Amino acid sequence: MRFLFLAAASAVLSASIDDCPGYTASNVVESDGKLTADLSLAGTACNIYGTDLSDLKLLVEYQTGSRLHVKIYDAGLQVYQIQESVLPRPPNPGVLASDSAIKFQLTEEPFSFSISRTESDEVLFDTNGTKLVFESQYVYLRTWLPSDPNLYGLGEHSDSFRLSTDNYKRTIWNAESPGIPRNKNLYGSHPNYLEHRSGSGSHGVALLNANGMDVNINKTDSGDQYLEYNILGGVLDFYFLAGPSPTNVSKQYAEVIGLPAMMSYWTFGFQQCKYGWPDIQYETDVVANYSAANIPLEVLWADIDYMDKRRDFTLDPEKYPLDKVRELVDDLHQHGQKYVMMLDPGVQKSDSYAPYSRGVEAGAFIKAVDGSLYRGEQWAGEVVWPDWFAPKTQDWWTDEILRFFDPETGVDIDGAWNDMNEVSNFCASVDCDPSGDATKRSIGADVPQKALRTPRRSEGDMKGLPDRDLFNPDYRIDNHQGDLSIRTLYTNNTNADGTVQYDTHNLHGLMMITATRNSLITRRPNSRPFVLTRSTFISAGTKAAHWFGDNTSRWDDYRIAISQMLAFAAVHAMPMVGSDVCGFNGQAQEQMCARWALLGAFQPFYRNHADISAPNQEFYLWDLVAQAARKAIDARYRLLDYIYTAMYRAASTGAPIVNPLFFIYPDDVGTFGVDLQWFYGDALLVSPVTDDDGTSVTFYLPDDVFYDFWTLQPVRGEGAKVTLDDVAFTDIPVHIRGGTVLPLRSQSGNTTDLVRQNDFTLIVAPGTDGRASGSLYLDDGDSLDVGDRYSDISFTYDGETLRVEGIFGYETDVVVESVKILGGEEPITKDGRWSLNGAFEVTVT
Ligand code: MIG
Repeated sequence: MRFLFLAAASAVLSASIDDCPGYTASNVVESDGKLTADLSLAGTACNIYGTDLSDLKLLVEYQTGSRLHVKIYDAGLQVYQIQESVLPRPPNPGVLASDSAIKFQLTEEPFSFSISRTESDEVLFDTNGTKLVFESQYVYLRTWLPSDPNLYGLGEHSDSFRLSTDNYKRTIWNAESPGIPRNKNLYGSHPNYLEHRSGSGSHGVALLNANGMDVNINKTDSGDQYLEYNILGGVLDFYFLAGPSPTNVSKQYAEVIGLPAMMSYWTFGFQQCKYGWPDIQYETDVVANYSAANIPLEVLWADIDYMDKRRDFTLDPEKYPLDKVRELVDDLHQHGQKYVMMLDPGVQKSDSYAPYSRGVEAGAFIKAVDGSLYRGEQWAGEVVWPDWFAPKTQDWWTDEILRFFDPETGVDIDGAWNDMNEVSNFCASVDCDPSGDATKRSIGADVPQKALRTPRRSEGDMKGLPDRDLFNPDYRIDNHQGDLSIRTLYTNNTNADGTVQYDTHNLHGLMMITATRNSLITRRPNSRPFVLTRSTFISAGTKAAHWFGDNTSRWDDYRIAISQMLAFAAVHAMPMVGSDVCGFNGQAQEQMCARWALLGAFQPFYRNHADISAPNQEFYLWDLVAQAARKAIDARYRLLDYIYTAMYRAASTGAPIVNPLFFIYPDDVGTFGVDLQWFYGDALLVSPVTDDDGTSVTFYLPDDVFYDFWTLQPVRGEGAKVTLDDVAFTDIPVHIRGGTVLPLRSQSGNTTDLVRQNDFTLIVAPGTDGRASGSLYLDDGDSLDVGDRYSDISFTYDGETLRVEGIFGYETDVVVESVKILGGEEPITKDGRWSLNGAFEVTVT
């Protein structure tokens, strides 16, 4: 009877996955550092949201002493696996199971497994008592967890940094997300998490899967805590990371997915953008206004306003004439400033538009199922989108970039901004006719683009199972846009390599920034490319910076910017991130914008940006905000080498550029839930005022010695909350953590170029044991490959003598002109001129 009912109404049936048979493991083969098994369906297929696959394979690899790879995939190798060209898997050096910090334990019947720490047997991940479901359009796996675990990650989201564990759903599916709605899927997909436990530390669970999913975190009726994956396809490709420190997990994750891209020194300068600046003259005035207001401006941005009819690689002849744009860019460059322009993925479909015609010739665009170009609607009207899998797309894209951004004849940009790459399509439904009015006109279900077709498939190519419903799979993820194809590309589109958008949707942004980055390298082979992206996927940090999209000018979005920064920088290996300072949508209020100017100065990527419908919010427009910005930028620029050093650590080791409090104090339970404070780098605790229009802040100060960054006075933290009252709107509480040495430029400058010419002051902040250490990385700030022309200098202070030693490959005239030892009422200062081209010592008594 059940089957009859299923056949009649499978979509509405609330059948339970408990009815599914699970799998049985057999043919278990164990060799050094490796285990394989066959998994076969253990009973009658439940076909709950598709067709159960009868034969699976299990692969377990002890890859390093702290990394275990567990993969469950179809024996026929048809199920989609993320292309190696998009996400290269890490090498497998291989270790003996006995040399691994974590171990895999198999239960054969029903198939399940656990991951635990080798030494303590502490269980980290455990599917025992649950049944794996592996269907054509639904993959389900549940792990038990300790009650109310400390979980972080599973981005992109705008929820608390430490995830809710009670009836909480994290949907992961890249989507245009105006207003960054809470508890929803946003622009990027990062299905990895970090779990931290009091006493035993952190571990990481990275799932390399690109399909849409809901991750549910909840308790059973009997109170058992679990986390479960409900995925629309793909394979279970897990990397378990042993930690045990949170920082170790970050590093181990970066080892799996790739180290973050090193950013140029200038990208840490202050940047101003606005959607809706009327013309190039206005932009020129913005630069002049910043200068007149004495607020350093490093980078000016151009949104789609510069384009002719909103088309990439064109200039509006009236508002942005080429000679005027070139004049501005020249002027910026002469003053050490930079210019970044937007490039959208939607390419206007028009035979009179050369980038389109050349793209057609190159076969660079995505095709609909009937073989015609797949059309949608974007800023430029009817558009097509690049098929990043097609063999000539990269060359076509590079060629367009070289033509338009030619330094001699075009616009000599310093970076590119990739927007709308989720991909966003204004077509509101699958019935849209992009050549008409996409939002209103419907031409019914017979649109040729929409027709279902089963792409041809062969065994073993991992390009996706045939015969799937690529529009409306029976399992419905909680995509806030609705069905999978709403406001994006139809999920039945086939890519040039034969895979379908249903499986590769989440990769579009990553592939666009990869292509853009490659093009920028071709254009300026010796400079680090700068790309800012809205859409991200696993490993996007190896290519680009990310801003959190269209937030709103309100206090809650100011607060959530902190959580988003922590998640990306510490859990998703994307260091160069930040929110639109002062908020994108809506009207920025003076006091909020002043606070945000200060908050933004302590996030890695620092850009003020607002929507076309929002009033202008450049910092100089209010006295209070201008004052706050001057103070914020002055501090940020004096700290620039300190954060640049943290950037270098991120790019060379995977250590986070900003740190959640528990990364520094992993044994202090008081830190685990903190998401309104953070460490900028690993030495500066930032504790902004976060109440709406408030002037006091109650924040957590760990049991350690700190020093007020602004006054240098010592403050003893007691592992408790402290309250500061009367914090002016031009102030932000910042504390130096005891035990650290901060390399500060003695003075700020109008541009980062000028900052780089100033001498250093070393601030020595002794810890409770009277000691301190720190480091400084120096290079030319921009070379893609610095070779051995870099310095990596360590500072160690033993209570008497500061030792400065390390690698001194970057020759510089800049010196250390002052050493300040904190601790007393007044710091002890010793002045001198110590060269940074070699080791030295300073004894201060
Ligand atoms: O539909 O280019 O998130 O930063 O200003 C809006 C215009 C398109 C969205 C981006 C925003 C940008 C805007 N874009």
